[in-house]
Amino acid sequence: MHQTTKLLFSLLALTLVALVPVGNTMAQNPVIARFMFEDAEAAYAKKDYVTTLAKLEEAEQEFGKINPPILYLRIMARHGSLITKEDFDTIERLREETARYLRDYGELESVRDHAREVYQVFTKLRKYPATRAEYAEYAKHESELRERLRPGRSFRDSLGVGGEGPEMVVIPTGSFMMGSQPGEAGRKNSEGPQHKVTIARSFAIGRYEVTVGDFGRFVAATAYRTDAERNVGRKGCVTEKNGKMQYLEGSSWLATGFRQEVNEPVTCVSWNDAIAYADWLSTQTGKRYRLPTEAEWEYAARAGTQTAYYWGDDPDQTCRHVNLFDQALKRKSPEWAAVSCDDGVIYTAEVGRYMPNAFGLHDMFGNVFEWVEDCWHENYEGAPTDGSAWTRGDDCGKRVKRGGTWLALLPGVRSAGRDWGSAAARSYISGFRLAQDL
Ligand SMILES: [Ca+2]
Ligand SMILES: [Ca+2]
Repeated sequence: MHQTTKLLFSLLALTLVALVPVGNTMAQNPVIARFMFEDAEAAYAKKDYVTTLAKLEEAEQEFGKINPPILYLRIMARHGSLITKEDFDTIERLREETARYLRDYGELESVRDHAREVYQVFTKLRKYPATRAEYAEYAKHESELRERLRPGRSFRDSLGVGGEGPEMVVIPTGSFMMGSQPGEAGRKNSEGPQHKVTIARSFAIGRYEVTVGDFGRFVAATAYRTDAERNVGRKGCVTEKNGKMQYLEGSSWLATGFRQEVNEPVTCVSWNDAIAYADWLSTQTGKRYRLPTEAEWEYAARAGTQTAYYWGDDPDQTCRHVNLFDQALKRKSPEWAAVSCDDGVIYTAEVGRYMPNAFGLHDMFGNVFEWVEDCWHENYEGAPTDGSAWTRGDDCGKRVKRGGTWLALLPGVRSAGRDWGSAAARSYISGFRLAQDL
C-alpha cells in the first residue's frame, strides 16, 4: 500500500477514536489484530470509509476495549521499532487536543493547524515529508466527520425512487440510568434492575414516528404486503369492534378502523414490517437504517431526564406533550378511564402536534407504540450496558415496544415503561420510528 494512504489511514483512525471513549487494554492477539487493521487499511485505500469503520469496530469487538490507533502504533513499533516514548506522548497529547477542538466546535483553521502538528509527528515516524495537500485532506475529513456527528443536526436522506426518507436527528453520546427505581408509580418488575448504560457511538433517530406517507412510499415502490394484509398467523390487524379489541379480517395500515391522514403515524405494522421498511430505506439511501435498540430508545426518550415522565412529574402537563387516553377519547368511550386533561385527539394525532423533548423528538410517548430491535426479557438481569440490542436468550419471538399509545393512561407513557408483542403481531395502536448508524 502507498505510504501516503497508510499515513492518512492512521490519522483517520486517530481522529475517529478521539471521538469514542475507549480503554487502553492490549489485544490478546496482536497478529490477528494486525490482519484486521490491514483489512481496514485496504478499505481505506479504496475510500470505502464505511467498511474501514466496520473493520475497526470488528477489531474492537473482537478484543474488547482497545484503542485502535494506539494498538496500531504498538504493532508498528513491534515490527519496526518506529516509535519512541516521546513520540508516543506527543501523539497522545495531540489526540486529546484534537478531541477538545472537536468538542468545542473548533474552527477549521485550528483543526488544520492541529493537523499540521500531527503530520509533523507522523512525518518523523514514517521518515518522509507530508504534503500540504495531505494536511488539507485531513482537516477536511475531520471537519466533515465532526459535522456528521454534531448533536441536534437533522437531515433527510434522498431516496433512489425520488422523494426523501423520514427526518432524522443526531443524538449525542452519553450515559444514563436505564429502567426505574422501585416506588415509581405504575412501575413493573420488568423495568429493573435499574442500570447504567453508556451510548458511546453517535446515532440518529427519527424526529417523528414513521408516518402513513413514509410507509406508503415504501409500499408504492415495492408492492410490499404487510403481515396484516397477508394474514400471517392471524387475520388482519387488532382493531376495535363493538367495544372489543380483536384481530379483524380486512383491517390493515390502510384500514385501521378510523380515518388517518398521511402525516399520522402508520399503525397495524408488525416488527417484521418495520424491519422490511428499514431495509428498503437502507437500499434506497446507502445508509444503515434500523430499529433503535431498547437502550437507545429510552436514552433518546429521556433526553437527559431521570423522572418518570420526560417533562417532569406533573401529570397536569401531560396533554401538552402526549396524545393518550384523554377527555377527547373519553367523550367517545365514556365507560373507560381517562386522564383528566384534554389533548384534543381521539385516535392517532398528526406527528409533531405535541411538544418535543430536549432532543427535539416528538411523540416518544403516546400516539403509537414503537417497536425496538430487542427481544423481550422479563427484567434487566444481564442486560447489555453499551446501548446494543439485547437479542440473546429468553424469547426472541417476542419483541419490545415502547412509549405507550393514544389508548394509554398515564403510567403507560413513562420513560421506563416496557411492553412486547410477537414479531408478526400488529395492532391499531402500534407503529415505530427508525434509527440510523452514523
Ligand atoms: Ca388523545
Ligand atoms: Ca410514540
